[in-house]
Amino acid sequence: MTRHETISLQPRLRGDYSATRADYTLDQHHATIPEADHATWRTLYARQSALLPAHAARAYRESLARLDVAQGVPDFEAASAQLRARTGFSLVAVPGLIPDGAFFEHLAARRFPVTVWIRRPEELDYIVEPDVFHDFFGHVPLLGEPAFADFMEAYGRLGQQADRIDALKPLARLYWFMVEFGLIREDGGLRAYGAGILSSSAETVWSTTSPEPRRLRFDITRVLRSDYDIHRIQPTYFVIEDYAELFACLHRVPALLEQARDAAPIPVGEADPADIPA
Ligand code: HBI
Ligand code: FE
Repeated sequence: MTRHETISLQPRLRGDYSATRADYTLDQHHATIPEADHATWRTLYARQSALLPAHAARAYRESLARLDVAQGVPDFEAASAQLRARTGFSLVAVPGLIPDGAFFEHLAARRFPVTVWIRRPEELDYIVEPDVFHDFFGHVPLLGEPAFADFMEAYGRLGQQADRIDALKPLARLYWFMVEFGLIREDGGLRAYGAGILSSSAETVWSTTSPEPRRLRFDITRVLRSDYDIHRIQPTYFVIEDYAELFACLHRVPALLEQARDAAPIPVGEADPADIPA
C-alpha cells in the first residue's frame, strides 16, 4: 500500500493514524492500557497457549516462554530489550496496517511493527485487521529465532526492491504462506510456526491435523505463483524442514518475482503438476 492508499483506507482502518510519526510509529503508552484490554489478552493467551504443546513449533514455544507475557498486553519496550539481545530485532508500536514501503523499511532495519489496540471481547474468534494479539502472540516469538530473524530482515530488503518492479503481489505470497501460514516438520510431525495459524485456535488444530488441506514441500517458485484468499481457512500449506531454508532461497527471488508477476497465478487451493507432497 502506498501512503496515499493508506490515507484513503484510513477511514476503514480501526487504529488512530492521526498521531503517527512519519515512519507510522507511535508510542504504546503501556501504563495506560485499560484493565479490560489486559483481561481480553489473558483470555486469548490462555485459550491459545493450551494448544501450543501439541501443535506449535519448538522455537516458537521456547521463545514465547522467555517473553513471559501471559499476564496482560505486553510492554513492547521490555520485549524489545530481550529480542534485541537475541537477534537484534526490536518492536515498534503502530496504529495497525501501515503502507508496504514503511513496513519493509522497518523490517529491513530489524524493527517489527506491532499494532497497539486489541480486539473487543465479542471478536475473540475472528478479526479482519491484525490486532496486538495477532501481531505479538503470532509474530513476535519467532523474531527471537536467529535464522527466522535473518529471513525477516531480508524480506524487508526484498520488499523495497519488489516495489520498484511492481512485484509486490507475488512477494506478498511469500509472506502469506511462509510468515502467516507456515508449517515446519519436527520429530517426524507437523508443527505450526505461522502467525496467522498460531493466533487462531481453529486454524492451529486444522493446519496440523486435518486430512483436508493440501500440504506441500516448501518451494519458492511454487509459493510466488500461488494465489490465496484472506477470508477463508487455508486449503494449501507449505512445509519447511528448518528456518534456514527460508533465507537460503531468497537470492533466487528477484529473478523469480518478475516471472511470477507476469505469469497466471495458480488458483487458490489448486494443485500443480510440479507439487511435492510434504
Ligand atoms: N503493516 N502493521 C503492518 N503489519 C503487517 O503485517 C503488514 C503491514 N503492511 C503491509 C503488509 N503487512 C503486507 O502487505 C506484507 O505482505 C508486506
Ligand atoms: Fe500478520
